[in-house]
Amino acid sequence: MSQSFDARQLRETTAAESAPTPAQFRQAMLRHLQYTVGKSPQQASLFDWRMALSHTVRDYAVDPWFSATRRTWDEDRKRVYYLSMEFLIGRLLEDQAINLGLRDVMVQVLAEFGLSFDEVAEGEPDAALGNGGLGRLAACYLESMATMGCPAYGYGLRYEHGLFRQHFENGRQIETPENWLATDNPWDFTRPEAAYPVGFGGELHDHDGASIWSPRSKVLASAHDTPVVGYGGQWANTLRLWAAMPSADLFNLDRFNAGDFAAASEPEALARSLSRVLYPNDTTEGGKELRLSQEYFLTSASVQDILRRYLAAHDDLLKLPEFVAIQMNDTHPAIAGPELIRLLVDEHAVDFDTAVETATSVLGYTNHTLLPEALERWSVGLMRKVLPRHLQIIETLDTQFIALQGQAPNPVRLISNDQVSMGDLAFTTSHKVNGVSALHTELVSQELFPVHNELHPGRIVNITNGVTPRRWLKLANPSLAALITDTIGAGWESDLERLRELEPYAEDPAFRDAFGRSKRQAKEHFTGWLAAEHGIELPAEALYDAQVKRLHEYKRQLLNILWTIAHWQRIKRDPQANWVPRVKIFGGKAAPSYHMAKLIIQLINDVAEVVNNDPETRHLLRVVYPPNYGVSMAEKLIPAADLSEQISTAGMEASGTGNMKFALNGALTIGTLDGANVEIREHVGAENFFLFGLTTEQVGERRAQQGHSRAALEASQTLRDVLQAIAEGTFSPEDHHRYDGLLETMWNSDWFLVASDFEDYDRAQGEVADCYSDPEKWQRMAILNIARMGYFSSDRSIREYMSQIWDVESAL
Ligand code: KOT
Repeated sequence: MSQSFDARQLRETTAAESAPTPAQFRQAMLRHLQYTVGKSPQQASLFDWRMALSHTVRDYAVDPWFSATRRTWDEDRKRVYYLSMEFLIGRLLEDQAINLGLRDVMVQVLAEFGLSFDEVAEGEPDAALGNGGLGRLAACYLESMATMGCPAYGYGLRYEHGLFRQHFENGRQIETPENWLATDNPWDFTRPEAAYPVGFGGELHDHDGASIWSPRSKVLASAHDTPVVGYGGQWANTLRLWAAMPSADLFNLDRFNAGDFAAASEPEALARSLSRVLYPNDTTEGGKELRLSQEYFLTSASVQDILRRYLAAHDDLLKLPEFVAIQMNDTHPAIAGPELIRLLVDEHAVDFDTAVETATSVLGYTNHTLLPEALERWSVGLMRKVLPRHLQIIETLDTQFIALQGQAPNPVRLISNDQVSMGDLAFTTSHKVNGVSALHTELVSQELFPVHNELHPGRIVNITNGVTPRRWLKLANPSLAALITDTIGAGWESDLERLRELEPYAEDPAFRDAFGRSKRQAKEHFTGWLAAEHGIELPAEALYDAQVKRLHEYKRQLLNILWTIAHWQRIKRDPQANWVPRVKIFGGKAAPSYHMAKLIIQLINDVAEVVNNDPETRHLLRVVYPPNYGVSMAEKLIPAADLSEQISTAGMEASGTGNMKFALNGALTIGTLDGANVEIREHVGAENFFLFGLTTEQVGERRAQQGHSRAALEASQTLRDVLQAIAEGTFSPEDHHRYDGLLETMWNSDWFLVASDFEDYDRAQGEVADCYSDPEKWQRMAILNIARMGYFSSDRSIREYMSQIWDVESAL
């Protein structure tokens, strides 16, 4: 049973028994070095060693992978399919080694060859097949599904180029292509036999009352599999990524012979672009034909694969919901409803209403945002051009949905203003719709889908996000992880609620000291990397205050940097006062076309330039912004942080997951009542959390007040001084007008309420400083944060998905 499955048992039977001895591991690695990589130890480069090592570790993943797959077939188990346009998995070597119980032996054997694991691992490219929170959540969930023994597949796209690389020139963000596949990807099993044609465009013909779709082009989706091993190595699932392949069969010979050469090679051109690049927008999407085509490509290949697997063991398609659960990660794969209905009706002769019912029972939809610009809408014209049959199905669903609303004068529609609303479509074709934090789910019910919610009470459920403690504590923070294991024993890795056993140690001075030393080690690890990689030197004795996440106005990096300026001005006015030294750490990318976000990056870098070079203050305040923030940087940075900035405008951050990673690593949070902050604060205790800012309700009221931004500025001399310094060109001496637009927004609109929340944020930052000057108090609070974060394990989230949405049981 999924509910009664006790993950602690995992520990006892981990790979320990089957774990190789160092001698065996060494031999396996030398064999791969010679026969897979083709090198001798004398000639091998770090790259060669990493390849040999990765192949060695990968070999140990194959047995659990096979046995899990075989058992799922033999026991005819229900499978979960997690469809996502993004999987931000990061590096895999250490993660897989930990889950297979191989990390220690691996480190030891490398040392025998005179190699440091960190050095070897640092060369592994980050698989950055995602933008931010949504993609990283998918990766945490894959790992937790494997740990929980939930039979599952992740389906995504094998982008040739993941999220762009970021660097700064004169403080400005410059994007360059990312190239994670430039060298061999040792985790990849190519499956040329699993390939499906995906059609685009073309016409509909009527045949005896049935619609026949003749696509204009077809592209082959070909599968690449990566095993995802759960902690303890007892179960492994598959991440299946689709690559688009031009296919000789699909080349349009008729068109070619008729002289229409461009049309004949259309499928090839489309194939080349479909899995070429990840769209770099977090939470917003333009109405791009290629994006819609990518979404359909992922969805169609996956749904075809799911039906093929189901039909290999069953013949009654109406029983699909008993064996298949498909989860849509936001609306990006929301064409899954119409696609499944299409395949059932057009290819398997199921009647329309039964097909709708079957599809709806199979599908679930997770909503990750309320931002209006992020709610996908596709123009009817584009839909008709790319997916004419699907549009026809959506039109029928729309008619049915309107009928369901009876006499409502203004019924909600799936199609309105010549646009298909993918959120409304996803809702109507899902049996469960979930938000990602308690507050967010409340807003999804009340603000986004009130009409749906009344028509389908109970369909909306909350599943608060979680993060995997394997990557975000055991891997990222070995010194803290070791301290925890020494104190409460092993097993917390797959039973995170056990961290509660740390609570009494908050009162133990020896434990607090040990915690302080582990934090110090994490800081040294981070600063060592920062110095080596970016030539940035940081003092170790300072409060590390971090905000790392995508750049977005609602996340309010602007509030943070404006306060930093205020803090600098204060220090300058009274340099001898008893200031707590701070390092302000920023990290994150801006969408290439998001002008305001890029301007905020430039402001942060401009402020860093001035502040870091001020001899009067540089021992008390630093601002650092290492470029190209991603999973691997997060693994080093988060454990080093003392303070976690979670300062979004209330009601705008659906959940956040960085907030969880920081608190789990013993950072205290300064935050608003937004997203999962609300629940984090409830769990760790209000007295261990620095709260500030307007509530969601007050945000609504404040926005309705004419001139609120000017009023807030007039009430804050501190903030006016900051804006004046910016306006005078203090941070942009070569261009006094650089921030005119930003300042204008601050005075005249300020949609994100930076000015309204500034004074309260300043107060909370004052409390932070006071508290940090009392190390005993700070450490007590940090330890209680760690001890009370068990709830935010992605294992708990997955357990809830399994019981509340997927109705699937653990195989363990
Ligand atoms: C992107 C495009 C369209 C719709 C939603 C998104 C989106 C939302 N991308 N990331 N999110 C974040 O998802 C995380 C995981 O649920 C949340 O923690 C975070 O608050 C969202 O902003």
